[in-house]
Amino acid sequence: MTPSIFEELEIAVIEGDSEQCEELAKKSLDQKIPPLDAITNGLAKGVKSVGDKFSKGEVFLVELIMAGDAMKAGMSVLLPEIKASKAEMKTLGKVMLGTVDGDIHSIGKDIVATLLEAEGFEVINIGEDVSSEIFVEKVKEHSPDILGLSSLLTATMPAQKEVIEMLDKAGLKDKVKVIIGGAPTTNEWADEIGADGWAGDAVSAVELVKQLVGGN
Ligand code: B1M
Repeated sequence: MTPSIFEELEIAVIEGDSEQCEELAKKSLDQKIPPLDAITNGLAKGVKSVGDKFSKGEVFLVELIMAGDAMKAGMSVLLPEIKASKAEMKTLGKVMLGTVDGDIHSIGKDIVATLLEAEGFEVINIGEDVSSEIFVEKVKEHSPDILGLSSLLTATMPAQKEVIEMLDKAGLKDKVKVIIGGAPTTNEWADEIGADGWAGDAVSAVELVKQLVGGN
């Protein structure tokens, strides 16, 4: 039985084949497959399986890097389609996103950023490995409605807490709502550090932001 386009995307990520990922992403668009489905049911599944193998020591950093690059290559084709899919809308609000200090994971955060833009939010994506001081400076500079902190490492989650504490010290905690996400984070962790919300995936992140902005 020929593998589905989702299985082909998953295999291309597992093999770390960036070129094949790009080709298959284009093929999925030709087949009128919703870009977010190709990401969720194909690319993200591939990178998750590499991550699981990495945690069991069955693959090593190079495979992780190649899988991440392959996923990003596929997303470079699909994310613009998600953005284009939504007609011009008035801005629903301003969201600033970044991955915390010491953490260079970007893929999940960038999907969240794209979905928020497609939904009609203005998104300021300040990248990865962002120090807590820079987060505070950028909040002062841009006055976002929402600040989103992504962390993919257990070791960097404390930086999410530190940003919230520093915003509080700077008298900014009531001026911006802080949400967190990233694979190891949980709702309990969000409550413990005084975040305004937590989301386990990009789609729920958009719902959470709409709720928080709506409730402003
Ligand atoms: Co890294 N890495 N990695 N890695 N890596 C993980 C996270 C890991 C879980 C793999 C494992 O061991 N199973 C593990 C962390 C273990 C832990 O601490 N709990 C790990 C490790 C250990 C490492 C290194 C330390 C490896 C090493 O060097 N020894 C190193 C750390 C470097 C650093 O950050 N300082 C490292 C490096 C990397 C790469 C850079 C090679 C690469 C990232 C490439 C890139 O992002 N540009 C990479 C990758 C690809 C992974 C895995 C395989 C996949 C992550 C990913 O992109 N998932 C990952 C394994 C895993 O997560 N199971 C792993 C796909 C993406 C769509 O999902 O990122 O979860 P995710 O995002 C989701 C949700 O989390 C949510 O929505 C997204 C879309 O649905 N979300 C938010 C994300 N951010 C959000 C923010 C929000 C709301 C929702 O609001 C603000």
